[in-house]
Amino acid sequence: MLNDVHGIIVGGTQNFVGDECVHDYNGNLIQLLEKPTIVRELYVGMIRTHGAHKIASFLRQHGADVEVVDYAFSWELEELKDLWKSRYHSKTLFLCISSIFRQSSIYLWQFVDWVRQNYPHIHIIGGTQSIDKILPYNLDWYVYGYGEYGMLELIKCLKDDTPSKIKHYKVGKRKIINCQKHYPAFPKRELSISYQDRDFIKSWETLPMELSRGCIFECAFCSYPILGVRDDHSRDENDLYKEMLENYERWGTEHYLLSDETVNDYHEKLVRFASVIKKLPFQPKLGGYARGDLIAGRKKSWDTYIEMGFMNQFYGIESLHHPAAKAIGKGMEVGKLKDGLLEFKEYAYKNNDFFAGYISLIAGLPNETTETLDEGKKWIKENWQDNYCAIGVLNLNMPVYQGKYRYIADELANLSLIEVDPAKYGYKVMNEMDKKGLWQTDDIQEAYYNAALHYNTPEGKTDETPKRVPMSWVNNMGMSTQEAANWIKNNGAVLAKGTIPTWAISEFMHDPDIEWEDMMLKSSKQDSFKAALISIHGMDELEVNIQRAGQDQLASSELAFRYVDDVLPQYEKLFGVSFPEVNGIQYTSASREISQRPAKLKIKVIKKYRRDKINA
Ligand code: B12
Ligand code: SF4
Repeated sequence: MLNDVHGIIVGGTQNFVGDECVHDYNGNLIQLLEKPTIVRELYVGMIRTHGAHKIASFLRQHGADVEVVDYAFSWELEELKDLWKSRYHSKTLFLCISSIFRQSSIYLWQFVDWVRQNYPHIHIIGGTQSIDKILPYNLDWYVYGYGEYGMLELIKCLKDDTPSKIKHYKVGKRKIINCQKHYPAFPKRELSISYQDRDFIKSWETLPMELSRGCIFECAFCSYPILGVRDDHSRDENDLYKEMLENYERWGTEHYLLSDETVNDYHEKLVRFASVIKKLPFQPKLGGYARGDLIAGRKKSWDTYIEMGFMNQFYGIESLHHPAAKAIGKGMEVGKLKDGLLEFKEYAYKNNDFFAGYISLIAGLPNETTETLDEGKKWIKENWQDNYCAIGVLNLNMPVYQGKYRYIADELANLSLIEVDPAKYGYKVMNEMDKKGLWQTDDIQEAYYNAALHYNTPEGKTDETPKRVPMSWVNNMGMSTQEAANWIKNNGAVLAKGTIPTWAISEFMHDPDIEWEDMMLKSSKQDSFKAALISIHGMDELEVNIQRAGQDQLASSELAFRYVDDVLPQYEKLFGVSFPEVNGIQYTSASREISQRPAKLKIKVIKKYRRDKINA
């Protein structure tokens, strides 16, 4: 048991911003932006740190006292220090930084350096599925992959002062634990999070949740590391029931975002979960990824989705051109797929009071041309305007690591099948290879520059920083990255915006006037939603995202980006002297309040969280 261990995990997602800072190779913190971002609350994702809470709950089951600090990007340095001083005691053993995508707040890393200086015996650990995101920071341990068992072992070893016992790689000065390989936490039957009073969970929140880890498919472009899973890999249904009941009873929680790669992979699993969900004293509302072909092809699950409350669905359709979809492993005949999706949509409208379907497409798959993209767009325009659809350019991130650590980098890289062998899928990568058979970095730099890696990788140390960088390509039909990007520039990245997209819903639920059902944008509230989107995100960020349109996949910046065509004409009015006008509605002075309301509320909610936390 770890009864004599106390630790803190800081985490959260960042919307919009690039890296504010990075450590150089010698551990000096380099500020990359001229000034730290202001009104930091607006750049934080309104979602709890899934991985951090999962690790904390797991360690608590083993007796440790572990606290999670959410919304990392919003915290100022002095606040973090105050928090630490109020928590630190003789049993405090570790400080962790959890990162899903990136975690680059200058105040956070100044705080980490401050802890290192003033509490040199504290172990500083980073945990992530994206090792490249935390390598540019100065940590004692880098934990990669689903980390429950790896972290448990690490804590035991640190407590007993036997760190060499933990399986790890030594890459230069860095110690990396590869949990995916050495301490796998998948499949895992118990996946619940148990929040604490000091998490200050509110009833309106959309909490993250998992039903399983791993995916039964293996699509060619997918870089998720646990694919082609054959056995039942889903969680125990009573574990699910307990988590949802506890959250409902303690915090009033009804909404969840599922992080599963494919929620609807097989029917029996859905039936098991639906049967326990039916026993709950409330009807949960769930969002997450679903395979569109399984929606279309497996009607017997339709009622089960409704029973589960899983009606906020994100479909990775990727292409509406059959030869393209087939080439990457999504083989259902496209006519059947389209008909099935439309039929399900009608069924959903008829039998449930909520449905939101997000079709996600990729420009540049094998066999795709600008003409086939046009055809896909036409279908979306004619059939999917009441829902959501966005398209991004295919990203091929090729490895540029080399030297003596290459085998380690290979294990941590998560390459998709296309990235492993682009030629097999008809791609010509336009960058040069060097003599060692790796992609040459100097050729890439023009198109791609990562300040974090630049500062962190001095001459002669390139071996120690496994890098994957986006490449330009030409597909088997002659379509290039640039052409795919241009198609998106000309046609828009958002092809339908009739609902709020799956992952963005959590950004609105803190407004007491807004309910889950409003995300269908059918109510009279839709105009204030648009005004809200404009005011939540500053214009600078929008401009940055316009420039990047088509270059990047949209990430959470799509939240603002998708209304860019509404926003731009309003710019002067919104940020100048006039009041906002959205879709022809001119707001009066009273409506300034409406447009700014969600942003103000978000700032208030997150500030209050920090205040409550420090005082807890
Ligand atoms: C849901 C999801 C999203 C949602 C997020 C919604 C939300 N608000 O939560 C949305 C759709 C917005 C999204 C967007 C993107 N995503 Co995404 N997403 C996921 C997904 C499917 C689930 C994340 C999750 O909750 N997992 C479950 C939790 C329990 O796992 P976890 O957070 O990773 O935590 C575990 C470990 O990381 C580790 N860990 C975490 N913290 C700590 C702390 C300590 C101390 C320790 C020891 C361990 C540890 O242990 C945890 C428990 O096992 C993952 C894939 C996956 N299944 O993980 C991809 C994934 C994270 N996304 C990925 C990508 C690429 C993106 C995008 C860049 C896609 C794009 N091109 O637009 C954007 C980036 C957004 C941004 N803001 O920058 C990649 C990241 C890969 C990489 N190398 O960077 C992943 C891994 C999928 C993949 N392999 O391709 N994503
Ligand atoms: S794209 Fe989705 S369905 Fe395909 S392998 Fe990846 S996670 Fe599975």
